Amino acid sequence: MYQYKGVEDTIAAIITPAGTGGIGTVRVSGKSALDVVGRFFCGKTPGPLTLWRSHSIHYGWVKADAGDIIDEVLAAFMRAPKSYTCEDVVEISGHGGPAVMRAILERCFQSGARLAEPGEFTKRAFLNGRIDLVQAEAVLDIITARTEAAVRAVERQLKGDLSAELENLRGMLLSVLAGVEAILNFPEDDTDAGQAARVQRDIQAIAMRLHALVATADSGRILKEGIRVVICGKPNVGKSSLLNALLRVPRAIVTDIAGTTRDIIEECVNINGIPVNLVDTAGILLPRDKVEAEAVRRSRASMASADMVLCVIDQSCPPDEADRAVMAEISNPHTIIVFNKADLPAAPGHLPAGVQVRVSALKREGIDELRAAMIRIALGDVALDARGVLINDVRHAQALRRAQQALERAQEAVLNHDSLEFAAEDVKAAVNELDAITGRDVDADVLEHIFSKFCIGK
Ligand SMILES: Nc1nc2c(ncn2[C@@H]2O[C@H](COP(=O)(O)OP(=O)(O)OP(=O)(O)O)[C@@H](O)[C@H]2O)c(=O)[nH]1
Ligand SMILES: [Mg+2]
Repeated sequence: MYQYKGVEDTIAAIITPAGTGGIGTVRVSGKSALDVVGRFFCGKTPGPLTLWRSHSIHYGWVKADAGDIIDEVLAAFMRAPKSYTCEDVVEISGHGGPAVMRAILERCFQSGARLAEPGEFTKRAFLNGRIDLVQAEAVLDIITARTEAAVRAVERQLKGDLSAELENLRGMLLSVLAGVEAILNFPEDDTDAGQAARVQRDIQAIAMRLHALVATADSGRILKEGIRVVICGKPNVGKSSLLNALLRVPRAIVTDIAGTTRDIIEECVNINGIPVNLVDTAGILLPRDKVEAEAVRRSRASMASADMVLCVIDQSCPPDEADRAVMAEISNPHTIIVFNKADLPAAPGHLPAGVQVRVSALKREGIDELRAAMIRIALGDVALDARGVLINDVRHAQALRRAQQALERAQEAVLNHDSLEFAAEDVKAAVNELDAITGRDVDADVLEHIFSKFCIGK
């Protein structure tokens, strides 16, 4: 278990993005934040910083040791515990140039602060009890979210909806545990059979709620990480045209010469809130030279790493060996056959196969239907419920699955009346899994790993 030993030192970091901007901000957090800033901040209204009220803003200058002005700034003060970290926090906003920001940060170091580690501000918010681990992880997910739908889902996690559900389940598990222990301690009270049945029912109810949570893990992961969709097919069928239609911009070169695309082209597009990395590949056919051979090799490698494949066929030409060869190479179960050039008369001989959509990449027809099919296949049966709690983290999903398994064992143990002690152990194991998710009881190295994914300044 992680032992919090108290945070003694004061930390500082630039919390705005690197590079130039209108404003840049340095955050100082810790017991001596006011002391640190007081050594170089010169306010328009003179007086000691200790007189600052919480949540107040102060106009002034950051000065070098020799008294020269480094920058004109606004300093915002938030007194513990009502701040991001639950500690005294001063945020100094100056002109957003890298040299200015570095100079202000340097003044913080000279005045007793040290550079914050990646994620350390958020880690302190967690260690000081303002947020739990699930909420701390949500902070990182919000920063890295690529679509609004992903942000909305994570906002609920940050607000504590997932934490509340986990706390509910924990409470239910603890009362089951109390029930099991009552049977163990007072075996002579022979309402025994009834009690065991109740324990069994309660465990079943919790197991179902766990199951519902775990069932959202795929949607949650897709929403967070997105999917990689590879467009393949023989040359000249309209793969690049399809990429352009899905992106709504003419990104890839389109010509009527077979073999136009050689390098892999990859672009991200938001489809119904899901970040989709679309990959256009070179047409697969017998290569005519070294360049084509390499292009075809890369097309195959892309297909192998795809979450979904769009196999494009020109429906205006009769199917041939080349179409069949491409189809034979696809083993991805998430494949959509895209019959392109639907604006032209259909050639006979195309057999219906798997999930298929008819489009005209040229005329931009059928593209919405294709988008809908892609989302349906990506999400499977699990609906994307923007209001529900979603599991979007592998660590959470794994812990929940282990909790589920522990409860299955507990149920078996209750059925076999001799081994109620084992049932109690298994219920405890499930509680421990939930505690690891929320960070009530988590290993130091897990904690380290989670915060190491953050950037400095968050
Ligand atoms: N009529 C019609 N022509 C299309 C359609 N889509 C693409 N084309 C034409 O088909 C030709 C090939 O299009 P591309 O998008 O370059 O095909 P590709 O599959 O990327 O070709 P390679 O990169 O050479 O493998 C171009 O002349 C396009 O204008 C369509 O829906 N209808
Ligand atoms: Mg192309």
